This record gives sequence, structure tokens and C-alpha cells, in this order.
Amino acid sequence: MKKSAFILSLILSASFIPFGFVDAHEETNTAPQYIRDKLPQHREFTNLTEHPKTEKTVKANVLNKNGQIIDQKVFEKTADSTNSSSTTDQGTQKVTVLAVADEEYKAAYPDWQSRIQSIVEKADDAFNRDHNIDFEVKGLGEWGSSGQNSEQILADLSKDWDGQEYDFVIGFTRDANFDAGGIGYVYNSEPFGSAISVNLDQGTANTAKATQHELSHNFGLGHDPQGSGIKCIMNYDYAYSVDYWDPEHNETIEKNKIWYGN
Ligand SMILES: [Ca+2]
Ligand SMILES: [Ca+2]
Ligand SMILES: [Ca+2]
Ligand SMILES: [Zn+2]
Repeated sequence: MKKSAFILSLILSASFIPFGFVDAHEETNTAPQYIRDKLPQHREFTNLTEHPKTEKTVKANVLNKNGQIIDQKVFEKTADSTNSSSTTDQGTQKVTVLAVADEEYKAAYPDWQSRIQSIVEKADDAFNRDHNIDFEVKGLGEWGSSGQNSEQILADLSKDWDGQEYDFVIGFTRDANFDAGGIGYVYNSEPFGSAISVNLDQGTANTAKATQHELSHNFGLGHDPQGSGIKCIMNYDYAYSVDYWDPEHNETIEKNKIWYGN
């Protein structure tokens, strides 16, 4: 079976209830859908060469595993080195992010806090530019990731960190069992709690691309068919090479962005 057909069959299958929280009231169309998103890993490990643009100065709470505030960190607004008109593309719709690193990620990077903040700030540049949505990292957390595969690790993040007052919870992992470039929930209506996704460490540049892809799923976007030639970050063929969406996906983001922020 083709990968696209396989994914579609998972979305459509009423019996595919991965972790018990997709309830049976399908006719209400409110249960979050689940996508088994095997966004492939990139061949290369590529880091950003410049610090990405932070659109607005933000103070983030640093949380321990129990959710208690143990520190605060300020991320100053930075200019966009690639765009001189740095105020024109600043998203006025502010959405909040809790960025969490798992134990393997933390062990690899003593600077994990600024590292994952940079990834989110790179991933949101296109959301600012094309949809006026600005992601703000308001929380930084630790996470003991566990699971046999990426689906279980996504569910583990949801179990540990959903229920906080953030629009998005984004996990960053180096867990050896995480068998994808990224994975996220595809919602068909506003999620009850936070929107959840997890991305593999592939260097900050590639991880930012995966993060933009998974955040897009959180807005209800599906995939473009591979081999279609449609250039969009939601097409596996281009997910690591473009930073924009095709017109249909742009429409979906505009329709659903009311789910998040103020
Ligand atoms: Ca940014
Ligand atoms: Ca931002
Ligand atoms: Ca782990
Ligand atoms: Zn995907």
C-alpha cells in the first residue's frame, strides 16, 4: 500500500483508537483526529547558522518535571537578519508555547533552553509572514520521554504536559525509540487542551522545518500527495526545502487559526 493511502486509511478507520482518548462519538466530529505522521527524517543533520528572529521580547517560565516554576528566562526581541523591514511581518495574533526537552535532549545540549527556543522562533517565521500568527515561548520544561515508537512518545508527552495553560506543547526528543522526523495531532476542531507535537533532533535547521510541519497539523492540515509536485511544507517531498504552504493549506490555516491565542 502506498504511504499516502496507508495514512488516509488510518485517518478514516473508526477502529483505529490508539490510546483510548479518541472517543466513540464520531458523529459530533469533536474528537481529535490522530495522524500517524512518519515525516521522514532528513538525511543530514543541519544547524541554523544565525539566530532566528524573535518577534517580541518574551519572559518564559522554566518548569521542573512537576510543573513548578524553578527559573525565568528572558528572550529578547531580535531583528531579522534577512529582512530589513523587521516590523512589517510581525504577527499580531499571539499564541503561547510550552517547549519541552526530553532527558536525552537535555543530556546532549547544556544550552537546551535557548536551543529549543531558537527552533520555535525559526519555525514561526512563516506563520508570522503568511498568517500574522506569532508563537511565543512562554514556558520551558523537562520531560522524561518514554515509549516504544514515536506514536507512544507523542502520547507520553500529552500525558505529562497537557492541561497547562499553553496553546501549544512542543516536545524535542533524542529518544532512540522515536522513529520519525516529527509527529503531531491533526485536530478537526479546537483542541480541549494544548495542541501537541514532538520533533526529533535533526539539528536546529531541520528540526525547525519539522516543527513548522507538525504545528501545521495542529491547525488541521493534512498532507499533499508525494509525487504531486505541489510545493508545500505539508508535502514530504518538500518538507525540508520550502517554508510555505500551498493555497488550499493557507486557507485552512486562516479558517482554523481562531482556535489559538487571543
Ligand atoms: Ca520567529
Ligand atoms: Ca515568535
Ligand atoms: Ca527518553
Ligand atoms: Zn505530516
